[in-house]
Amino acid sequence: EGVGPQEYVLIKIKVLPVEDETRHAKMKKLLDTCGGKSVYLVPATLRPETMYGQTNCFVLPTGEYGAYQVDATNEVFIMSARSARGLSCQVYKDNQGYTNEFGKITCLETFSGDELLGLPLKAPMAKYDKVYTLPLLSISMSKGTGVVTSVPSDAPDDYVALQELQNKEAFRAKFGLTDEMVVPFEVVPIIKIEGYGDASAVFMCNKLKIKSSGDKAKLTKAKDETYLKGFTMGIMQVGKYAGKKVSDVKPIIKQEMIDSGDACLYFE
Ligand code: A2H
Repeated sequence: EGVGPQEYVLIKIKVLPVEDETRHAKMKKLLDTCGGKSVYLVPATLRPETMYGQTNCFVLPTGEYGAYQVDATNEVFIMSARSARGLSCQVYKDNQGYTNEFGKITCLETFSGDELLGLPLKAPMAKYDKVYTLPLLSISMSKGTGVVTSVPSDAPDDYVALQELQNKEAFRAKFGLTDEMVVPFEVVPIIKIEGYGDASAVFMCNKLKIKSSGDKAKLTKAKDETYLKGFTMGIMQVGKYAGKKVSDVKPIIKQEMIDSGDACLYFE
């Protein structure tokens, strides 16, 4: 950090046909009128090799998002305006920009985070066929795309936020979420770390007795430790690289996701 640009992998999490046509009237209209283009929430991640463990996607309820036309892939990305501007100044591949005109990107619709909650989604590589958009109050709109994919097995922030939603009915009801969107999504063990088990975020949150998303200092410690140990000592437990070291296969998995069109790069 602070030295040169940060590379993020944007994961393309597809928005499925809406289930609640009242709550998601705007999204239904976008899906119906964007000419058959796929519409994606595009979280920014540093851990593309953990996408097997996705249980949901997070947005900031009070955040402002837009649906942006990405010419290079003929798709629509939902992200913050700030990150869309950034993307429009970056290369997609072979000297071709993400958009036809450098620095310009078309916004087809705007959404508050709240309007994105409860959307059904298809997350690439995830065990669950369908996941939902849930709230994460600690999202910073000035980092990445303002969208975060949730991997509770390996990300302490994600684990604690999902636990709070799963344990507190009133909390999920406050955001208009049904039990089906939250309760069935158990942690998916994907990476084993010697001494940390096969869900290191769960292990660290228990070890440090992290009770809520308000335990900021402990969460930072848990995050730093799981992030470092996951990379240096982690062994994949699932997927085609099961049994291999995370540090060896992370770049391979990243490139495969880019080549298959499930991900792309974003710098800031
Ligand atoms: B990571 P850095 Cl499994 N606000 O992805 C808050 N957090 C954000 C964000 C935002 N606007 N944009 C991205 N992030 C999260 C996976 C993951 C991540 C795992 C383990 C650790 C981890 C699944 N969530 O991050 O500030 C995203 O969560 C530990 C640092 O740029 C992204 O990667 O260093 C990471 O923070 C980017 O953090």
